[in-house]
Amino acid sequence: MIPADSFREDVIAGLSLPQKALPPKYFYDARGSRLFEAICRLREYYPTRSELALTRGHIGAIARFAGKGSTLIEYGSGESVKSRLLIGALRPAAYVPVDISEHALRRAAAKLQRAFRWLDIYAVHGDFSRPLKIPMAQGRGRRVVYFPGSTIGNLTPQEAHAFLRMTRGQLGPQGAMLVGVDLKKDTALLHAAYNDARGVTAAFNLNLLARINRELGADFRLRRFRHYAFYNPARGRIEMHLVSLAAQSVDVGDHRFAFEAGESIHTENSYKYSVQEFRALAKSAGFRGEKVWLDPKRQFSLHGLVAA
Ligand code: AVJ
Repeated sequence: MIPADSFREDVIAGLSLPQKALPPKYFYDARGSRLFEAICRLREYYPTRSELALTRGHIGAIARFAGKGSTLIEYGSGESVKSRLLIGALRPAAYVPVDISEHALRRAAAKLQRAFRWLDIYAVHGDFSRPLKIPMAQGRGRRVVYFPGSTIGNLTPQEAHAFLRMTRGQLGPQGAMLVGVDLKKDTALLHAAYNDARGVTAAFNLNLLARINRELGADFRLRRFRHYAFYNPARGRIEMHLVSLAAQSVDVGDHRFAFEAGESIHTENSYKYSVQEFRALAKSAGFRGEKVWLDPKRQFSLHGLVAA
């Protein structure tokens, strides 16, 4: 579904920019997905635990908001721990997990099928940043998109606006969304979450270069790049970069890219929103923020949005 050609094109286009950049969706090859799962278990990485705590704590209200018997579409399903809770409480008519990592998707779907024998699962391997063809039987109730994990934070507010608008269009007037959004907080906590002591986040970031080497025959020397992540308060986002430790050049196929010492590749943004900020963004895209749930430490939010 993700043609190798578009990976190559995206890499070459990104490395040709004045500020070199790579799209974060390419983190998730098989090794990257495993590293991300390891990040989710890190002491410093609070979002996964906070979101799980809030989902556990409010599961009844969340299920009531979504409505029993609806079709649950999940974007970026990954390991699907929260999905289990939601499916158990909601008993949807159908479950449609959508993920860019085929391996993670198949594994998670098979696991869920064993846990919920009665559930109709239609796994869709794809990139939800573009309009998707979702296989859907007729008359299967309301469509609810579940978009957990603050994956929406990878998008700029402008991109998030366009994404919400597109989804609003696909859902129709009865549709609803459940969106997990990481909250603004103490910058020291944010910094630690993306600079863990064991270096798992660094390995996750550097794996992007290893993947480009493997799949596109490039010659990045991983030891000549360093993981660098910081919170940019003016923009309300964590930025991840890979910094070149020396002047060097790298070949990707027949393209050569020059790096100065200290020059970076921008690999990810992770935007943080206050409850009010995210509600305003959703409103501008045609949604009404009907509900919002927080974990006890108020580190993470889950927004229940309905078409306005
Ligand atoms: C999966 C995009 C939500 O931004 O926190 C974790 C990815 N990057 N550590 C995030 C990530 C570095 C994560 N998202």
